[in-house]
Amino acid sequence: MARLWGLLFLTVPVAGTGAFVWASRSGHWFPRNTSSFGAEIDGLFYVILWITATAFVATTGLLGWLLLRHAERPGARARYTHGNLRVEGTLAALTTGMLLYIAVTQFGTWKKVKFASGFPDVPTLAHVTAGQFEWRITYPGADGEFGTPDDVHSLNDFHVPVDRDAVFVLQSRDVLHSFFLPHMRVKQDAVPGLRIPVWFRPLEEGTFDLVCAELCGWGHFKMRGRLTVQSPEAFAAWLAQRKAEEEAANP
Ligand SMILES: [Cu+2]
Repeated sequence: MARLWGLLFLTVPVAGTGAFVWASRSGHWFPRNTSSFGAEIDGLFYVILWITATAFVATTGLLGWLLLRHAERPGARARYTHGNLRVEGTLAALTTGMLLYIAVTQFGTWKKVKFASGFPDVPTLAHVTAGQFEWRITYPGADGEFGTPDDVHSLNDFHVPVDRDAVFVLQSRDVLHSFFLPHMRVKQDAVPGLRIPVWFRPLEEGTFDLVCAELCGWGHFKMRGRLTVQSPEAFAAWLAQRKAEEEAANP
């Protein structure tokens, strides 16, 4: 019976590792990266994955092995211990070292993606306003100014030109939402009362998911938008067409 427990505990690292291998080979993994900084973010993910995977396999494997090794020895007495300062000190130092390593290796990418000082110096492409349960996108129009009559509006349909830095301002008109472009590796909370600048540079034309990654109410599932990455010419044509449609609807 005791051996059964040991085997049962050993299935955890085996099944856990197997699930990762299976997922990465059968397409149940990340969507393809199509942004300029996505590879760096994926790299950070893999650093953390390798550290945690090693710790996971080592600890669960050790637990299973100990259960098997020390199972059912009639007459053996359990030994009580109050811990071992040297082992605990080593493990604490190792953990501290790993956390510092993660903090240091990710800092350059964090600065590039999230710090205002790392932002590309280009005019703001759009204002994106999250609300229950939709994404409202406003482009400044020909004058480059927001809040003027020539602004162009779009609902759940975010267009950006390919190979250009897209800088936009994210805001929320009600509750917390999370602006998530999985293929661009962009995720940013939209916080009521804050105007948060976000940027990415798409490297491929196409249509991609834009979703809300924060449970924001009963209609959270409906907050599904679309990102269209297109050539600068096609983007300009789309803006002109949106403007014409708006003017036709509100003469
Ligand atoms: Cu939402």
